[in-house]
This record gives sequence, C-alpha cells and structure tokens, in this order.
Amino acid sequence: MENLANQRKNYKPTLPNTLKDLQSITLEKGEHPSHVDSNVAELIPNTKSQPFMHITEKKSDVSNALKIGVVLSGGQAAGGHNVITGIYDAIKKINPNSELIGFLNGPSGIINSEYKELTSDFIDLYRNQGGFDMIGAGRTKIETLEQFENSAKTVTKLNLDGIVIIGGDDSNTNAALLAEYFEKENIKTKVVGVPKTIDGDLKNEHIEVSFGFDTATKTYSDIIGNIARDALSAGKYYFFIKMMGRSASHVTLECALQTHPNYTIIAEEVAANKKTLQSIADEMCDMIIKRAEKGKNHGVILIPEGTIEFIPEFKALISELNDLLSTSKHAEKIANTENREERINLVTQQLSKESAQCYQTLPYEIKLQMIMDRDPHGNVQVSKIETERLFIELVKSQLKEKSSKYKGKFSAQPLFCGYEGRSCLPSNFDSQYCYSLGHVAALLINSGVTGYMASVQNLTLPVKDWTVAGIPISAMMTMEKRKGKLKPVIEKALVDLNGKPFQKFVESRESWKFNDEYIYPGPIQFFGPESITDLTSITLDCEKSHSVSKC
Ligand code: FBP
Repeated sequence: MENLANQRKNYKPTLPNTLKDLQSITLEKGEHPSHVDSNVAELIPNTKSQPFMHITEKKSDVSNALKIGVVLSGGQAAGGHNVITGIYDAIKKINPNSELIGFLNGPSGIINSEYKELTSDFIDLYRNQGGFDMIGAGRTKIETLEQFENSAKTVTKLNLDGIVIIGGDDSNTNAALLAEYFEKENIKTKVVGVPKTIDGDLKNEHIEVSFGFDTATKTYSDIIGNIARDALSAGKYYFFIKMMGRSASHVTLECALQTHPNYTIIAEEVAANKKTLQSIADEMCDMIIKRAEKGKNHGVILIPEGTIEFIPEFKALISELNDLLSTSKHAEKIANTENREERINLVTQQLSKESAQCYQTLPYEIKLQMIMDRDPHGNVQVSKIETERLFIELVKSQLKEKSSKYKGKFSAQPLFCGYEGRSCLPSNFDSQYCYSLGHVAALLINSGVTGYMASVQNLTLPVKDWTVAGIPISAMMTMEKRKGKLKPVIEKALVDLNGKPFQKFVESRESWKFNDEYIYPGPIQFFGPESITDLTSITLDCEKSHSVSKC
C-alpha cells in the first residue's frame, strides 16, 4: 500500500553545490583554531593541534575504496538514517568498491564487535525515514581502557579506514578520546563525529544546530497548536505541557516562538533570576486570576523538563538525594524499605533542614518519583519527574488560598511532548542537513584526518548555498567538573538570555499571556512551496538575523 512513509523513500535530498561532484573535490587543511584548552591538549597530545578542514579542488582522480563503520549513539533524533545514507552514497561515489558497516545498538556494538554490512537494498528501506532502527542505538559510552582496547580490536579486525560516531556532546567527546587512543596505538582507523540531539544543546560558533531539533520542535509545535485550539474552543482546561530537551530550554523556546502559548518557563531565566518553585507557581496563578476576570478559564503553559534542576532549592535537594540514595551509609536501608510512606519519612529525616522543607512541600507522587526512579548510578532521574503535575498541584493549592481574588474555575490537563518528536519522518531540513553531514563525514575520513566533527553551515540560505567544513573536536572541548572530577567535555549550549531568540520571546510574551494569540503551525509539510516545506526553525533564523525585528 502506498503511504507517506513509502513515498518519502523516493525523496531526493538536495545537496549543497559544493558537494555535488565528489570526484573533483577534497577536504584540505586550513587555518588552526585560535585556542585549544591547555588541559584538554595535555589529555590528547597526538590530536591536539589540528586545523579546520575546507573544501578544495582535487588534484588527482584516483580514490581508493573506503571501509567505514557507523554507530548511532544516545537518544533518537530524526535524520539519523539520512546521515547513514549520506555516508553510503558518498563513499560509493568516491569509489564504487567502498563498504559501510553498521555497528548494532550503539557504541556497545563496537566494543562487543556486533555489526552488519549495510547493502544498497537494505539502506534504501530507510531513506528519509525516522527512527534509528536500521542499526539500533544505545547509551553505552566507550570510556574505560578495556572498552578502548576492545574497540581497537574490532576496528582492526574489520580493517576500517574510519568510524563515524553520530551522537551528542558526550558521544562526540568520546569520539575525540577514541581518535586519540587510535593515534597513540598506531591504529589506522580515523574517528569522525556528527552532531545529533533533539535538545539543540550541541551548538557553538562552528555547529549551527544539531540534527533532530528541527523535526522535534515542528512536531511538538503542531501538537501544542492543536491543544491551544482545543483549549480556546472549549474554554475549560489549562494544559500544562512538559517539553523534552534535558537541561537546556531550546526546545521549549522554539515551540513557544512557533505557537505563542500563554505562559512559558525558560529554565535558564529561572536560574538567572533565582526563582523559587512557589514564585513560578505564583506567576502562573496571577495570570490565571487575571484571565478569569476576562472570562477565560483556559490556557496553555509550557514547562521545560530541565526546570527543576535550575531552581536553587531543588538543585540542593537533588544533590542531597543523589548522595543519600547512592553513596551514604543510609542508602541500603532506604532501598530496602518497601513501605512507601516509611521510605519518604526515612529520606526526610536525613535531609538538611532546607532540603527537608522543600521536599515536604511536594505532592506525594512527586516525592515518590524523586526517590524511586533512579538511573544506573543511583541518581534521581530528573527527566522522569512529572513537573507538569507538580505545577498543577501547586497552582491548585495556591488558587485555593487566593479564593477571595479568584472567581474562575480551574481544571487542568497534564501533557508531555517527548518521544513522539524523536523518531518521526524527518523534515526536509533534517533530511537534507543529515544527508550533507553524511557526505562531509565520508570526505573527512577520505582525507585521512581524525578527531573531527562534520559541519554544515549557512543553514538559513537555500540548500545549494550551504557550506561545509571539518572542525577539530579539540577546539570545542573544555574541562568541567562532573561528579566531583575534572573531565574533558564539549560545553552544553544553554539558552542565551541575551541572544536574539530569547529577546524575541521576551518582546511578545506579556501579550501572549492575556490575548490568545496562539499560532497553529500544522504538521510538517513534505509537498508544496519550498517556503513551507524547507522552513528552518525560528531559533536558527533569529540567530542568523542581524536584529530581533528581522526574525
Ligand atoms: P540525547 O541527548 O542522547 O540526544 O537524548 C535526548 C533525549 O531525548 C532528552 O531530550 C531526554 O531527556 C532523554 O533523551 C530521554 O532519554 P531516554 O531515551 O533514555 O528516556
């Protein structure tokens, strides 16, 4: 049966003009980055001083066949399959005898030598399709010496010229460390990273956006627009929508710009203004009371999943809980206490006075979520806490206290925009961006460099004018304290409160609060005028504009 997903297999992503004839181009070394962190450089002596790579004309026509491995690391993001088809098509254009190996279920596939050869018939099933199911993904990190050694054995056995690691900031940091290890051990395999994550927090002066952000935010904005229209039509519900995206609020901000909800939390602003949970709930209540005075008992509120990490009293509580539940002498007793009430009491007794107070103000279900759902290291799983329900409860109880002022009727619906945005059919933007990224990754390996990230730039221009480069990952790395230890990392980009996307939001948000100025963007479009099918995100558009008024 013909359906949209099948139709999409025939879509031909446009390539930037510079990538159209791979036979006549190559990537060549250019200028060096102005700065590499000296502590990072010490950790990667063999790969520390790498220049940027730029497209130039090729001097000879002969290219050897390449054998490349590819792995999908971390959470799903639309477009991952197109990175793989991009690598495949590029290496076949470079030399038709080239081969592509897919490592299964994430980096553990490299460590445990689990892989499959990717053939053209198989690859074709996944062209322009969502998800990561072509080879599966996983969150294992290649970190220990044993894991490095096993990875080296796998790539040597397969005689790989290169390996492409498609992942977020942590996976790309690991790519740089793996590149260093292979260089040190004289292993010929080159390592190249590709920037992936719906969270949009892997971006900097060299990487304009991570893939998956565009599709995820368009998918969520469609849902939020529909919900807003439902709220407006019935006039009886407040929708509290938690937005996926980890610590950074890029996803929430983009969706707010696309849909104009009545109230949006931006977690970075909460931190900057040292807002408390109560003060945020207070602001929501003030809005709800004023809207009720105008006869409005409906609304839409966006809450980034990272919010509570940025509220100072919560940050302290989470950090105390992490210690208490994993390493403290009480950890075992708490874990073995089956009765939920008793467990809550036990935890409360061991917290500092301030944290105990904060914990006690929480609704019962949230108290439980904070001590029951923990990650493999014993830490609180912040992303699993139902912040949307937390705010509903807080607002409910504050409205009761303010009953002399509040004459409306409060009825709320919780919602979570998360997994449904990660594996859907990639937008034209992500399809084309990823296909180009795959080509750049292949070209970098063909040039014999290692420890690089593929970069496609000028993304708000028509695709034909996009430019490409190879960025030494070391130029993006810095040292950060993680779990008490200094570690090399690629800095996570948080929402810049002086940046144009946030400023654009600030300009309008007061008006969105009381006048229902909702926008209903509708679903991602694959057919029709390019002005609709190839739209980029408002965030990207603003960041590239000269002024807020132009975006
Ligand atoms: P990555 O950082 O690996 O791209 O994952 C992003 C993300 O979707 C976050 O937005 C979310 O908090 C998390 O993954 C959910 O993880 P899981 O898939 O393990 O539930």
